[in-house]
Amino acid sequence: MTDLLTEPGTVAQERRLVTELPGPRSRELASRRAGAVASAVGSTLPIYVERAGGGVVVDVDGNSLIDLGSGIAVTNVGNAAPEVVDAVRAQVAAFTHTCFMVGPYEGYVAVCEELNRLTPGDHEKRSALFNSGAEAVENAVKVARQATKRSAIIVFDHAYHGRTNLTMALTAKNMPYKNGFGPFASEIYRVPMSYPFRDEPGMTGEQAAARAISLIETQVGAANVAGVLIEPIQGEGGFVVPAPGFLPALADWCRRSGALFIADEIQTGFCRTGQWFASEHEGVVPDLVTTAKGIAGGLPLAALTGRAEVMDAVHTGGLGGTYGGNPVACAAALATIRTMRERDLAGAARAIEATMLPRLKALQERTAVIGDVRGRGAMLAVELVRPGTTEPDAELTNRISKACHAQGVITLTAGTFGNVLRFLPPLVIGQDLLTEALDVLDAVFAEHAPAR
Ligand code: PLZ
Repeated sequence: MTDLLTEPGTVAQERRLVTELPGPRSRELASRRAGAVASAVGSTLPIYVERAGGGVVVDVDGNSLIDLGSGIAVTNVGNAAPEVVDAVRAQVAAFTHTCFMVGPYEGYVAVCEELNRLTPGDHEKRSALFNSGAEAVENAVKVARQATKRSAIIVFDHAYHGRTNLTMALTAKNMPYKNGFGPFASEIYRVPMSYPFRDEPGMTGEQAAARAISLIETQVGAANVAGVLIEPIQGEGGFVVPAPGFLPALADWCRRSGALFIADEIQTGFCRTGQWFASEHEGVVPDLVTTAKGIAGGLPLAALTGRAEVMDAVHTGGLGGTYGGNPVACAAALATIRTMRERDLAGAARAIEATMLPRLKALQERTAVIGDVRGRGAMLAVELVRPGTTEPDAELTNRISKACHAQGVITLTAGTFGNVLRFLPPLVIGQDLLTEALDVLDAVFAEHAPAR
């Protein structure tokens, strides 16, 4: 799947534990951290990172862990991907910052051109660049309101869109994202998501859309809706893949109602799900698309891309920011996108699905605690429940995730109920490494979860 192993100067692609986890140097850093870093900022792993490359993360004690997290779906192209490193080196030596609003440069323009080409739909598009996913989402709301002269934004149960004040209002889950941080922005309305595992059995995507649309029409009013904002596959909410037909029905309703369909592709974008963007799986063409994470191979960059007439409804100077589209991040993005194209990383994501999904389904057959296996491409998850029910088991999910860490496999959890174990391997991960990680997962489940 990758030739990283043979590239000089990269990290050995292996799982290797040489100390207990966390080792002595990680423990020392943890104690320094306790005296310096705000306790509100948490970390999933107990180890501190020294290097990372391809599909592994190496800690300060020399332990090498298999990465099934990609820094939350960011290092799709691999950690410290050689092409990205070279591009960043060249740019950082040329100039680090001018502020695009002061002294513009080609990299920003070129990233926007790429985004306009790659995002779904062949209509005329424009893009603007920002620093974080939350900032891109905030700007999507600003543009949607300005372009439609309407104010209501529709969001969904289990949605995650960020942690800033406006995006906290858009995000569904209270703990840890919102609790005590209000008051929140107004004119945000939440409707039910299509969640096949938890909806009435047999509910179609069209029926789930009708349920949401009925609430929008009766409680908000179609004429007040500026935009319907949705993750085509929910990320933090638990890798919820809506029933087929749900997204197209919502996009259709938007078109008929004069509302904008806004796809938050921040977690699903950049080949993660086996296509450049997850909207493509159902042929949905959003009016606005937010991107971040995978776009720049680990450097902070985010974007809003949309119909030219929608984007350009905003007055000049209406969008911007000091660092938005930083030249180093743009250079990284151009190298990342080029690498994704040249190495067909969308195909790599589909190959990861072909390896992982059957193994996860086989695991589900053996244990009574996996209620659902789902996802697309290299965005896959299992939802853990008490045997024979759909009752979430967050405690077991955490225990299993931690046991994977202790065995040198980086896993993440997600979900409104904290009971989803999710897998987001770098798309360049080697087949052997992926298989080894799945073997570890099997062993951890065998130890911690009752067999059927
Ligand atoms: N929209 C769909 O997944 C970020 C958040 C982790 P930022 N998801 C990871 C955490 O606990 O903070 C995300 C996302 C979707 C927006 C965002 C926000 O992106 O770059 O974290 O601001």
